[in-house]
Amino acid sequence: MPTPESLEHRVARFVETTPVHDIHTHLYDPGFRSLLAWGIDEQLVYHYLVSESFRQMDLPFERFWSASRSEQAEFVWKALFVDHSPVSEACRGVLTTLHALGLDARHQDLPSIRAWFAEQKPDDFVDRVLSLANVRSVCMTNSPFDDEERAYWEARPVRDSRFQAALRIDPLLLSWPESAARLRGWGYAVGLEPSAGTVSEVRRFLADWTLRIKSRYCMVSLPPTFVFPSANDTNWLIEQAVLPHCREFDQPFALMMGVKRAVNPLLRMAGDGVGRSDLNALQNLCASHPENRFLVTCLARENQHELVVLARKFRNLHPFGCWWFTNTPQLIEEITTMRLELLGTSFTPQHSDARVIDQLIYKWQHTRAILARCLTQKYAAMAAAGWPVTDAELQRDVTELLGGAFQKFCGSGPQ
Ligand code: FIX
Ligand code: ZN
Repeated sequence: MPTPESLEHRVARFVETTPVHDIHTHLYDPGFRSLLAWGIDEQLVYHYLVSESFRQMDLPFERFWSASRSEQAEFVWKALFVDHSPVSEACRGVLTTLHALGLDARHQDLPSIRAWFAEQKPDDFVDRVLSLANVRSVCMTNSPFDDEERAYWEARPVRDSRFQAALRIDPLLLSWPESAARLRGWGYAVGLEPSAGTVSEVRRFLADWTLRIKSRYCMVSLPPTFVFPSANDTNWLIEQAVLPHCREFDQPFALMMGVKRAVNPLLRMAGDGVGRSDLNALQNLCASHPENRFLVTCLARENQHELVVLARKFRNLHPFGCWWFTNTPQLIEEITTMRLELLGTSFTPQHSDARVIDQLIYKWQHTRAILARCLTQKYAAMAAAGWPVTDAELQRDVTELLGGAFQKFCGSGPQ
């Protein structure tokens, strides 16, 4: 008689074979050629690695930034993979990715790794990565305020259905006077004050872009200083334009809370930091707008417990992801276990935040291993209490956790 499969193996099998819907990335539809990042040099100049590499080299900041992208990649490679062991999570990510692609990074031979990538055809490479990572679809981050990206959208691209859109509106909510000027330049008759006319023009802008890009949700990242309610531009824009817009389009509003931008501007994109958010703002939003739905991730570890408790109180709140500085094995395990223990399966444990398509491989391989471990512990405890999980239940739970619960939360909206 064959030995029964262990619970650990069963859970791992379901977690590995269930395709994921990745609900937040910075990837682009392959049709947006110049925007889709892939390959070893892009992996190496990922801002997670850039900030780590500056700790291990004396190079003046300006020398690094004035170098070509390939020279920057060489600086990072030398600092983090040759002169020191690649122990950090972001470094391990490069190793996992290269290994899964069949490349041997151990020889520290960057030229031969580059030569392998140079032979790949971008479209085939995208297919291969999605298949290796077992990713069904990804949400992009789409900003009308980005000139290069806007030009692609205005050319009405043929879409790849695996790449879904999400409307990113940080400049609108966080730099209103400058954004108002841009909106006026695009033909929206807005003033600086929240008059009825201005609010309706901001809503027209949001509606136009939601329809143009077929956005699934609207999204903003917020500093730790965000408060709600309050008498400022961010607040009236959220209350009078964004929330009514989300209600009209039956879409959630995604909040990424707790990022301190440009803590060290010398690091450019790698210079952002973290701060503890005041989640009273989120409580007030959820309580005062029960007809809106909020997708929320917090950057600070200190906010994770409060976020989960809030989600128990407000079913219009869906926690997601272990974002950026919390996307490390120890914190993912802690946060995911806490969420399972307090919310069951009604949340989305992870998004990749990948900026380079290759990274989908490591982000999901690393997350899946931890998710399987957390779930195994929970199912073992259920079995001990007389409720062994069936295959059908396991499949249902894993499907929910890997994007199914998010899809339900998102509602119908434009697909
Ligand atoms: O605001 C965001 O969506 C963040 O994810 C980015 O700003 C950040 O640079 C990042 O890539 C984190 O993973
Ligand atoms: Zn992001």
